[in-house]
Amino acid sequence: MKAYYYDNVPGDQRLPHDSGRPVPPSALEALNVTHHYLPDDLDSVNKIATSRNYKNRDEIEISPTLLPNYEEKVKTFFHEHLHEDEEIRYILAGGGYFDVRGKGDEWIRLRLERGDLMIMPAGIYHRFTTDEENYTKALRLFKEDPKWTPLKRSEGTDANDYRKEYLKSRDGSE
Ligand code: KMT
Ligand code: NI
Repeated sequence: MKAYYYDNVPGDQRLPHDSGRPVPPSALEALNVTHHYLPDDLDSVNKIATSRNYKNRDEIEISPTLLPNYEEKVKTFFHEHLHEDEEIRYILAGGGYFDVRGKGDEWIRLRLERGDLMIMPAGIYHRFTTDEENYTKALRLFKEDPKWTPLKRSEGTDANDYRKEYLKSRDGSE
């Protein structure tokens, strides 16, 4: 996984948008975002899931031919949102980008490839896009019943209990 500040240059979301400024692992830790590199190691993925009490999962293949309403879905994934539970994403094939908001509300881009596993805390603002290859196969793991509903960022989500809880755990010790 490569992490860097998003360049904010308008244009195709599927391009790298690399500002050339890397984001150190400590900065991701400070956001409660965790990464593991586990290529071809479903056993380890399962162990992480079990140890964190995950009960549900599904597999998604994101591509123009395999995912119905691909263009629409990719737009939805890229609309800034949060989820009310912690979620794991494990890339099985292809690649893609997860953008997460840093402490100063700047976009940090995570370049994910096969074997990358991300643990995203509940309440973090983020978005996802495929890259120029238009192909991502991923395992999506959920603690409870999948809470699919992405909550789009708004004043409402700024006041969301899970968002407030996330900010408390992120910034509480400062
Ligand atoms: C999310 O949380 O935004 C997603 O699940 C995107 C698709 S999974 C690679
Ligand atoms: Ni999401």
